[in-house]
Amino acid sequence: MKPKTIIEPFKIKSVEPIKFTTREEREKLLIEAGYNPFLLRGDDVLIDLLTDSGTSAMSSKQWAGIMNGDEAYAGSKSYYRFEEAVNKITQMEHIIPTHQGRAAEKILFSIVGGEGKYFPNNTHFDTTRANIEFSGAVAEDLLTEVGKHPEERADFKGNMDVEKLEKFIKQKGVENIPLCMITVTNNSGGGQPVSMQNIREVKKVCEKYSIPLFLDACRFAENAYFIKLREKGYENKSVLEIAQEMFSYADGATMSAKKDALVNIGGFLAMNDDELAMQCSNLLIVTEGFPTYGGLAGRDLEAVAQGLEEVVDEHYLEYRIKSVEYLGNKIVDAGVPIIEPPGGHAIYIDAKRFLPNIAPDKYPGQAIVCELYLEGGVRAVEIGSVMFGKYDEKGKLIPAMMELVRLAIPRRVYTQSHIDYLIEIIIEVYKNRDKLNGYEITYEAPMLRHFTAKFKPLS
Ligand code: P70
Repeated sequence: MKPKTIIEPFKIKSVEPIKFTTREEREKLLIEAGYNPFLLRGDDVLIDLLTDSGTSAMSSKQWAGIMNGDEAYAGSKSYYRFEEAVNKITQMEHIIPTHQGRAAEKILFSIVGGEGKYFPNNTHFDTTRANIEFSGAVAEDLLTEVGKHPEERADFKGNMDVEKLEKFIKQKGVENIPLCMITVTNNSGGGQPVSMQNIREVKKVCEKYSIPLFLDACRFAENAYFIKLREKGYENKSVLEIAQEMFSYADGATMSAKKDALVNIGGFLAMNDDELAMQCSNLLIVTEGFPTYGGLAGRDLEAVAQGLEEVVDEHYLEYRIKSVEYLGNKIVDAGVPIIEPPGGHAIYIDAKRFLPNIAPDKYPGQAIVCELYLEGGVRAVEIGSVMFGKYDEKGKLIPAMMELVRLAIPRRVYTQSHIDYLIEIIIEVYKNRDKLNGYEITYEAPMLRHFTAKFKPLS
């Protein structure tokens, strides 16, 4: 018999206490943080779901790798182990380490971006969009229609609309599109996977116009596992084989290793084009460091290499995907609206349906984020008009496509009882939703404002 209970596929060797606070204390702390949980001290948070990025618990083998790190400035043995591990999955010619994902993006788009250039993606994540726009280029989201409807269930809601892509290329001109990207899984659209068929179809269009295809590969293993579960023909393939096939259609990739490489810092750029790789390496030397460490220590490279081996383990991925699904299903059963089906790394509460009376310009997602903290010391993040809202010429808010609250689950950090606690808190906030008010922004930075914005509750 196959047991129904899916257990954490690890034992705990080292523990870190979490701090309990009272509601009164949290009220004070939230005011001090300008109602922006990004500005709270991590120590004042009980369950931290701000991000799954850089928050993984490392394995004993990763910690052993840290001790084995070779800190040679050039040609470190740890670089070669890292290169081999990345190459095993991506099978790409050039592997360039960076200190995190956005450093890879910054290098890539500084070279291929600029005024008059356009970059299509299923959905650009905020840092990708910011790096493209910072270069003067335009970032275009071409998500499939079903991906825009939180309540509709479909297997691959992260897919790109291939017809729209071809139209976009014709409209903007091939010469103005230096590359096309696919983000796996689609973070801003609910952590939803992209199917192999879609990657293949996008590649076909890209090939027709000789446009290189890049993967934003932060969560490649979670995407590959969804393909194994949901796409015909892949049920008997290993996750590694599926990942290799995903990368085989790509000409390059950016990766924040802080997600599916199970490390606290790291990233890379990978590509086949010799000339582009040379340009990227040269810029890397100016901004990050020598090409065999790229802003990381040798020990970090060891931890990434080991993490990449562990992340394709199917017991790990089964536990990972099932525990996120467990959380999603329990709160859906209680009536809480979320993006369905549950994503790979996070549950996304649909704030528009949760708080229909709070308009996007009063930031319903922020209202939920604040209440989750007040109710249970839980830190989540708004992925809606705070993160993606823009202003028109008259200073009126152009809202984001969706108003979401993301509960990102750090890898291998929390157990089922933490998740059960969380379910209780979310349901309590949902029961009291009529008492919640909107917010206004009192301070914002010109770019990536969500990280540092300050808010005031509206009464
Ligand atoms: C997240 C973090 C990072 C990211 C990503 C994709 C698809 C590139 C990057 C950049 C960022 C974040 C958001 C809210 C709160 C904290 C952190 N995503 N592409 O949590 O990688 O961070 O290494 O520069 O998701 O989703 P990096």
